[in-house]
Amino acid sequence: MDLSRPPRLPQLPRPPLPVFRGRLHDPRTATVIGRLLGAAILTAFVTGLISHYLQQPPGWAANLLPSRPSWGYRLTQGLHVASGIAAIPLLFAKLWTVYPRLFEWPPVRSVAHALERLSIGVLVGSVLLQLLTGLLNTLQWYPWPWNFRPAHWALAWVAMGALLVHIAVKAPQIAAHWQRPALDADGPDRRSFVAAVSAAVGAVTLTTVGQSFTPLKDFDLFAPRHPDHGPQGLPVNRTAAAAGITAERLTRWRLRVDGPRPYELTLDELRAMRQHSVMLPIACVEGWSKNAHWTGVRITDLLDRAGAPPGARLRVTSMQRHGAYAVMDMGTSYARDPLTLLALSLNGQTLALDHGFPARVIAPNRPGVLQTKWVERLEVL
Ligand SMILES: Nc1nc2c(c(=O)[nH]1)N[C@H]1C(S)=C(S)[C@@H](COP(=O)(O)O)O[C@H]1N2
Ligand SMILES: [Mo]
Repeated sequence: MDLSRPPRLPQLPRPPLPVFRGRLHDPRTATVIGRLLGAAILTAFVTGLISHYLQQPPGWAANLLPSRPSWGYRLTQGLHVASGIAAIPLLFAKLWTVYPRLFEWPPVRSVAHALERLSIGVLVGSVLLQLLTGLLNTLQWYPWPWNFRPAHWALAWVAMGALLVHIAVKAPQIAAHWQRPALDADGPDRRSFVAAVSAAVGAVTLTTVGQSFTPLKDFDLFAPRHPDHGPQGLPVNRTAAAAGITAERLTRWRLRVDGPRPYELTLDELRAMRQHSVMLPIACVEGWSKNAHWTGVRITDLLDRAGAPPGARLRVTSMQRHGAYAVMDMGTSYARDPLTLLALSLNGQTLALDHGFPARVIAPNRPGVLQTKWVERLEVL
């Protein structure tokens, strides 16, 4: 018996599967669309890592996060959502190009072939789920029982792992089809297909990207937030009513600062302190962002007055009692940045109740979820 040859699988007769003759279901098209999709996925992955670590730094890094450039998170999160949206038509184009492989015969040729097909299943499933749940998240629609952020984080790694396996397996084809073929095999059919897919990507981008790239805000037809809609020219995610902030509670409001020398301030006392004005964006993780003028007291001044040591971190507590944004921690780099304010006014007016009256945090290069509204307590850690 010859042991060097693997046993042959019995040949099954081919069932009446569909036959595909279209030229565009070929590795060249798969490569051309694949590298656009790969670029979109890589952009979403890297900007997603940035967003994750800015929101949840490991303990040792909490004081090292950069508070500049002040527009950094606005840019990276705008790119995150835009590249995720652009990836959706690219993914469907790519699936259309390769779907005849589903009807391959025999379905499994070897163990390696079975593993490869399995990895494709994981890749397609995880990327589809990631892009569609991400899109629903930007619409603030959470029809699933699990917590979005940890699931989005875990699925990103599954998708990345499966993508790396896929690229490794397909490396020879990718290399062979990367360059435009010498004989002009890119005929008019392939060129029109790529043009149509690019037009679809352009259309979904143009009609949504204005939610963060404000020069294009007039084309923002489908994004859930329009940068101009909201009191004082700024969108509102959670209203005061939804957060349980009542007029009755506001009449008793005082800012309490806990540290080596604790103190309390009324709103008038805060207004009597040295005021500073900054231009900083709110950049929501869900993809909308907008610059605004904020005026208020520097957090670093409030910390000095409480006798906070230089490297101290800060805990900020909202009047809001429930929900993930009621308590927020801030590393030194943000707390000591002269742009970081306890803001009392927005675009020249006293903060609207929905924007966090009497006082809210505004800090540079930070996710919107950490720009706590209705602040009532600062605590030196
Ligand atoms: N206390 C509190 N602060 C909060 C929130 C909240 O729900 N509660 N929402 C955050 C989110 S998700 C964003 S994007 C910013 C900006 O939201 P706004 O425009 O509603 O102020 O506020 C943040 N501050
Ligand atoms: Mo947000």
